[in-house]
Amino acid sequence: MDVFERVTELIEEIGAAGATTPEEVEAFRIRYLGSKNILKPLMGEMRNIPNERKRDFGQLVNRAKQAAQDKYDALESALTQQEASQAGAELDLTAPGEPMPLGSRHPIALTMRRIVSIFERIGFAVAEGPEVEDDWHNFSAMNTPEDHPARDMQDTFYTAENMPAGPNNSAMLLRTHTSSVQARTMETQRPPIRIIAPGRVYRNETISARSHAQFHQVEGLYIAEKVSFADMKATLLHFAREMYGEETRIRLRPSYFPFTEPSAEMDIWWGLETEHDHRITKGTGWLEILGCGMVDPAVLQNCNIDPERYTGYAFGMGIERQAMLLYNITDIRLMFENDVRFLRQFASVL
Ligand code: 2NL
Repeated sequence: MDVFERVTELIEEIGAAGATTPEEVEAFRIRYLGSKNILKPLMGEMRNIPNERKRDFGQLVNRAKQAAQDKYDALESALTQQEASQAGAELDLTAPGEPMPLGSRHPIALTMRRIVSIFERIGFAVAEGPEVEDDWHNFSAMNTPEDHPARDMQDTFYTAENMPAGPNNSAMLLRTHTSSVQARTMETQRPPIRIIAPGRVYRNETISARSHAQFHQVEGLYIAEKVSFADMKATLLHFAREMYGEETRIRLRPSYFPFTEPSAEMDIWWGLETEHDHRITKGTGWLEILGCGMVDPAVLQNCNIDPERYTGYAFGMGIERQAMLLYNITDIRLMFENDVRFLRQFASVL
């Protein structure tokens, strides 16, 4: 068989070759394209070819080389495609999804939202203001005398540059109640005013299981013509029943705040069934949940509202205490540590 026939035969062989595994494809490459491939010795035959046929022979061998390269490329890409579809076959599209770790609401946020939404449903609007406040909005406007113990550095955090050296209306401090938000609203809006002011407040207190230097409050304020103590009592009874159940009973005891006159504290009937009930109600069965009163005319005057024309009531309550009652939390400090073992327990609460 002459070399021309030999090369032609090889081209046919290459055209018919098949390879389905990586090993077979590699064997093809070594045989036809490797450094010792079977086309190489045929090129060596060139010197035995008559001059007038050398050109034809060269072209024929080149066709064989090109056929080997084309075939190899095709086998390779078929193999890659096959591997990719096999990997796809291993994906179980019916497998359940990976769960996404979700956070949960903080018990303070849960309690605050509950309180706020009760008042929103009867027409109160949420008001907000700064936590770093001036002395005027926190104390003076609220009819708190310059020598009142609440203004003492022992009780209030002042910012370092503005320590009070005696009475000083421009001193800056961390607000001790959200009344300051309501003072700002009264300055800028005309009655009727019906607002609820939730937020964080600060007092310079020793931290224990029962009290903390930061806590949260919701205060409410209603100012219009002819607002009475009876209006306040009906609103607070409605709140107590929404919050603690429709059978809830309340009582108001006389009290004192610089910003209201008359003032009262409201208790709910908690009962005396268990040892725990005795402990949290100090044996009385009544539990104090908020302070309230008719806005002192001096406070209205300070905020440019005519006390001859308008009257109003206001109330304030601590959130932590009510969160502790709702969720049986025994140490207030747990609420400021953000230990996920504590927080996760509220994941299912709405
Ligand atoms: C309590 C008692 C209270 C107020 C807050 C208030 C606000 C304005 C005018 C008059 Cl703008 N009063 N707030 C009134 C009575 C009681 O809070 O025990 N809070 C935790």
